Amino acid sequence: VEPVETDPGEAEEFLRLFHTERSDAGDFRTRWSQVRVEIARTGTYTHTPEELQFGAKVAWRNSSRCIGRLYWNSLQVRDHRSQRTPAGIYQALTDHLRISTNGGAIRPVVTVLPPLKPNGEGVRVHNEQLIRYAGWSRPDGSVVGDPGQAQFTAMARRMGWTGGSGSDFDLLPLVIEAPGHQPLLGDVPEELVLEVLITHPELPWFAELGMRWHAVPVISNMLLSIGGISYPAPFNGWYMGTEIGARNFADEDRYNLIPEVAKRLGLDTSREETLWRDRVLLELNRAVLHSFGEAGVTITDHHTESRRFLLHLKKEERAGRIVPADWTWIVPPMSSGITPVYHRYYDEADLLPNYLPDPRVTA
Ligand code: HEM
Ligand code: NRG
Repeated sequence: VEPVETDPGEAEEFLRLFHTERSDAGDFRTRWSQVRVEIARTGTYTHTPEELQFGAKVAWRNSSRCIGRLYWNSLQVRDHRSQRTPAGIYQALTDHLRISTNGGAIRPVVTVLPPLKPNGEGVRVHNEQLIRYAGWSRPDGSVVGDPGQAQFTAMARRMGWTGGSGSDFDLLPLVIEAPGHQPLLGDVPEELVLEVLITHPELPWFAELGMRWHAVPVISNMLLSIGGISYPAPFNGWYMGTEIGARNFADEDRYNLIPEVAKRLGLDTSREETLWRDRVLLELNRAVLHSFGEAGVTITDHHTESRRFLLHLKKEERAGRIVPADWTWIVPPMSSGITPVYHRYYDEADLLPNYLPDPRVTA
């Protein structure tokens, strides 16, 4: 059975943390007795803007899968809890893209939407990220575009989306639902989508592959959990190159570029021990970092980011906090053993606030 009220225990624990870390925020006991009464009367409570901002930042700090947490305290938190219509939410999210993209000097931003009710009802952004490329399924089972988006693409079409041209890089529409309203399918304005054409520092033919990627990853299908309250809250930082070069371009169930690039490089693919796959992976990743760099779009490489993460561990330790981390996600998907994050273990605690999977997402 779904709970009918916000868990007061979680609320209390969050308020305690807030008042411990932000000692200028007034008296914990006064605020807690207010909130307790509010939950008893209404079934839930409303965070102050300061609590929301603190909660969204600490949720990033507690995200054990994220290697990019050094800058957790400079997250820009946009309070859009009053946005109750799909059109208002659409506007808030397109504004998010403009603010976070910033002409290529990417800023970490989260846009907080109205909280779910304690029974789980509320706003839903169906997209996995605000910017993604369609995956067009062909009858023979193959896919044009991003196979990772084939299901979402089919759903958008069932809901009436007629856009896209069947290319490898058609921008998907935002699919936004809010209680009491018709679902909204809204194209993301092209001028808000900064993209990088992929070239290689030495191989001129690389551009002919026609690869590109979007500058900003804005995850939009997780819930920001603060003090017993769950907010849909799309957030972004910038890319680590391997996410694109070693996964989105390389995975067999994504753009699957390794065989094609191996052929163009003229590699001996007859035996695994030539390590032709590894040689391609390296060139793919050099191309991604080179292209973003030339385009003036913020990106980081896995060596730099690993070092930053260890610096983050040191800083947090000094502040007297543990840094929960999931080794299987923190360790980069290439050259793992030559990044410093590989050579140690981490605390595996699940702390709140956090960004959590949305139980409404079935995958
Ligand atoms: C995951 C890097 C900012 C929250 C990740 C991953 C990387 C990464 C490489 C693993 C992704 C994967 O393997 O698919 C970065 C970098 C950032 C950044 C370089 C630059 C500032 C942020 C921000 C937030 C955040 C601003 C939230 C406010 C998360 C979460 C995950 C994650 C929740 C796990 C996602 C999942 O479970 O699918 N990050 N991140 N990150 N990051 Fe960050
Ligand atoms: N691998 C995914 C993005 C996951 C989150 N990565 C970040 N997050 N860098 C992809 O699109 O390739 N962030 O908030 O910056």
